[in-house]
Amino acid sequence: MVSRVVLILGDQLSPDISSLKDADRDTDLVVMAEVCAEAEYVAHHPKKIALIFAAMRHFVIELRDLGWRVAYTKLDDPDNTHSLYGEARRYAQTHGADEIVMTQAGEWRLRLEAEESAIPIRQLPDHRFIAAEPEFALWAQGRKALRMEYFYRDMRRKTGLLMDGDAPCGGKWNFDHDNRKPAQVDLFAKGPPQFEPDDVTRDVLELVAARFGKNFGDLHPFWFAVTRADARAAQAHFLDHHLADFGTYQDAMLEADKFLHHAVLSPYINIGLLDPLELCREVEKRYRAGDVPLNSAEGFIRQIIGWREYVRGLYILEGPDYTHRNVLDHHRPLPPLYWGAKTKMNCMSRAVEQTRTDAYAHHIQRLMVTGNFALLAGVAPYEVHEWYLAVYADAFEWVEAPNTVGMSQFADGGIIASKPYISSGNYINKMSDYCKGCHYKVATKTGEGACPFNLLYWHFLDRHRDRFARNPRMAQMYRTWDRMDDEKCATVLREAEVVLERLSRGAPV
Ligand code: FAD
Ligand code: DLZ
Ligand code: SF4
Repeated sequence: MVSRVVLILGDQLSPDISSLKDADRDTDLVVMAEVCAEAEYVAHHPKKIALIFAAMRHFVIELRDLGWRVAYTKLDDPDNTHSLYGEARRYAQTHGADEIVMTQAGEWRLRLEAEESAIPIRQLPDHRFIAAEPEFALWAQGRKALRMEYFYRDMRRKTGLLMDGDAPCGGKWNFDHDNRKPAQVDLFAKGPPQFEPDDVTRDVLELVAARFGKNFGDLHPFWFAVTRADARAAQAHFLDHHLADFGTYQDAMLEADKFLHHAVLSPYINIGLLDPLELCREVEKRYRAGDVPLNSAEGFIRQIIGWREYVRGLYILEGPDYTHRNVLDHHRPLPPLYWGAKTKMNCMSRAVEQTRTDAYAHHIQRLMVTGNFALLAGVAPYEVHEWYLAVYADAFEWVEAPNTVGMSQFADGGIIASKPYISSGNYINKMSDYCKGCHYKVATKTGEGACPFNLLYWHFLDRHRDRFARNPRMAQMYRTWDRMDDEKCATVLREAEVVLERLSRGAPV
């Protein structure tokens, strides 16, 4: 007999998680399960499934070493009910437990399902976030605009991170204007550390190859950390080799360097192998020791205690329908090039190719290349959301959806972004070296070889004039458009329509 079943999800791999804190090693049974319901709600990248299954299996070893009784269902277990609550109920019944306890799931889908369970499921708050859900709701209450910057300042005050008494270190909250430099190829850049799979991981890789090998994405080489020790090694590597330059080159993109000075730690943070606050405290230590400049330390800490916490707060606040928002009324199907079909646009092809090989692309590739293109082309935001949720190893709906639906597609009408993140080819050319090797010419606005981003940019502004022309942050764009002579405007719109028509047919662009 056991008293309770403690259900741990694949992104709850933290020994200090609230469900375990509440449990008793002598009388409770921990349950973890690989199930089709989770592995198939979108066609996840094989590397993402392998990361989660391998990290789950290693977490079982960690928990057993800590004295927990753990029941683990593998995907091919013949008794597998293939749903997380189905497995929790199955073990509860066979062991005579009368209660299921869990740390609340990150996403609405599983939260709502838990409420319908025949055996009651007690849900505890997830304390791995710095802002509790009611705290975020209180912050949001009565505000006209929910801007990240103000929330972030409260999180700085709350954690004391980069604070000198009541004032922010360096006298400013945000050093972003120092962080917009394009990068040169650095032959000594190290990239993230790559870990050799052990026997446990190799078993998972075999299973994933057999069951999910047809999903978009390369399983091999598989190099993610899947243990806490290796994730910590990846964290140390970032702090030692990349943090100092993180800020300065945060927005840069280079063909020959896929990772630049990005941390590539989000997969580990999001599944619970790394603690976000602990990581930020280490970053602060490096700054206080004089090892890294303030623009990098502040920029990094803002991403975690600012953006990461803020998008999670909004996701919960906005409720389960958030992923279906579509204020711009965009309905184009996602073009096949997102799944690797040929395109002559070098920036898109590079971003998608890297996504295919590594289940990773950094923020500016997601926002200003693939996201920007989908928005300009009027792709249905739900399809864009499903793509991001599927293809990145760090993708869980609570963090992915606000970034995609809100920040990148403006489908929430401006809750997250005060204006749409759109740009012509100019921005991509300024921040990357992609345009040099492209079939299209970034400086060409119309006619032979005109960059599709240039054409679609004006098409977007023109078709959404009613919504955006009065936005003070977009007035300059409309002034430029309005200064163009009528014939040029007509040519731009006509050529943009040709691009859109090709996209609608699934023809290559
Ligand atoms: P770095 O650039 O090194 O940043 C450091 C850390 O800050 C990240 O590890 C991450 O934990 C955090 N962070 C940075 N930006 C954000 C942000 N906007 N929101 C939340 N956390 C942030 N991030 C995810 O973790 N999962 C997703 O599914 C996801 N989907 C995205 C979809 C779109 C369309 C966009 C524009 C962004 C998305 N992001 C997502 C945010 C961001 O792109 C990734 O967190 C980042 O690229 C992860 O790589 P990194 O660890 O090298 O990050
Ligand atoms: C993403 C994922 C996948 C692919 N598979 C599993 C699984 O088999 N078992 C599991 O517990 N979790 C899995 N996950 C992570 C869950 O989808 C994740 O915990 C929820 O999305 C959080 O709300
Ligand atoms: Fe992308 Fe246009 Fe530059 Fe080609 S020219 S890489 S399509 S921005």
